Amino acid sequence: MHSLSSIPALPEAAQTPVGSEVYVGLTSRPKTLSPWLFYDVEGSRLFEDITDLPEYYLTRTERGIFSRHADEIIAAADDGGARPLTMIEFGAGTAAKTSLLLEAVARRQGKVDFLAIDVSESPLTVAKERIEREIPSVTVTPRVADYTTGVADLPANGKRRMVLYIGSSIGNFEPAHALNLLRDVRGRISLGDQLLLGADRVKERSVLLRAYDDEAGVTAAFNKNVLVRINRELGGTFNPRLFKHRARWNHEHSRIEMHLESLIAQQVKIDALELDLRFARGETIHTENSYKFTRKAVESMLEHSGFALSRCWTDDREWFGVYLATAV
Ligand code: AVJ
Repeated sequence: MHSLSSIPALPEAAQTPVGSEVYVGLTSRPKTLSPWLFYDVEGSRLFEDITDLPEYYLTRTERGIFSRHADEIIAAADDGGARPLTMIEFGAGTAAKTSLLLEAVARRQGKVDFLAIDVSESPLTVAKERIEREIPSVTVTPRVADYTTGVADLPANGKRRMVLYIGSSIGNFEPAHALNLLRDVRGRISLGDQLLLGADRVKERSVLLRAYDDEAGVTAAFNKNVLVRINRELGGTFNPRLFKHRARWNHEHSRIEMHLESLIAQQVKIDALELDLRFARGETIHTENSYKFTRKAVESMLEHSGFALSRCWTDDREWFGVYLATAV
């Protein structure tokens, strides 16, 4: 997140998290917006819709890996039952897939504590209500925090921590930032604690492109929702219909990119930021990177952040990877 809080000449709105991100991003060249801006109430709802799309294999595939291997994953994370596991999830959201893992932990040790961390409070409330109803031996503690700027202490209570960072959320970060994030996690846990990382695999380009540019146009609506959010929260004058959703595969950087392309030469104002922006026809706002990883890339990332890869699970098509690592 950018911070301009020490520059007094900027409008007040440019000093809020959303305002400063938008200000810096849209006055940069090329124009960019950070993907965390997608997730207002409507954007979070659209993302949930994306996870149900036939083209968006990520969520379904990772869930399949969990439903098939949850017991094996938890057995591998366990130190032979000497210490029970305590579960912590980064970016938990509604923690829908997490239940499969929590059930496996409950089968092994009975009572389970689950610390669910997310920037947004409402999905955490949903998660707590649902999980405690479905799996009575689990106690959910919701914590509203931005894990990218560092979460406070991660309680162990004499247990072995298992940190879940699933859903390929790691793919939204630049490689150096992803590494810092994992190092930060490592710094907050102890030797022998466990990390379970879910990361999308590099695969055929057409499969990737379809997943980020679906027939029904849900991903396009998700992408354009950031403009609607700017209009509402910062008094922007974006006409979302004058921008086109674009997904492209960047082979060199091993990432899918999402952009919003201006269909015409146009001017857009953002009142609260006192901005008057110009767009050339065909000019784009770069709104997201979604990195795709080989097993080797994940292994090296883990090695460089104080973890050792112990096991990895994938699906039949090898489209998604779930990696268990030990803090060393
Ligand atoms: C939530 C970051 C895993 O990159 O696939 C879905 C977000 N963007 N469709 C992803 C997203 C477009 C998603 N992650």
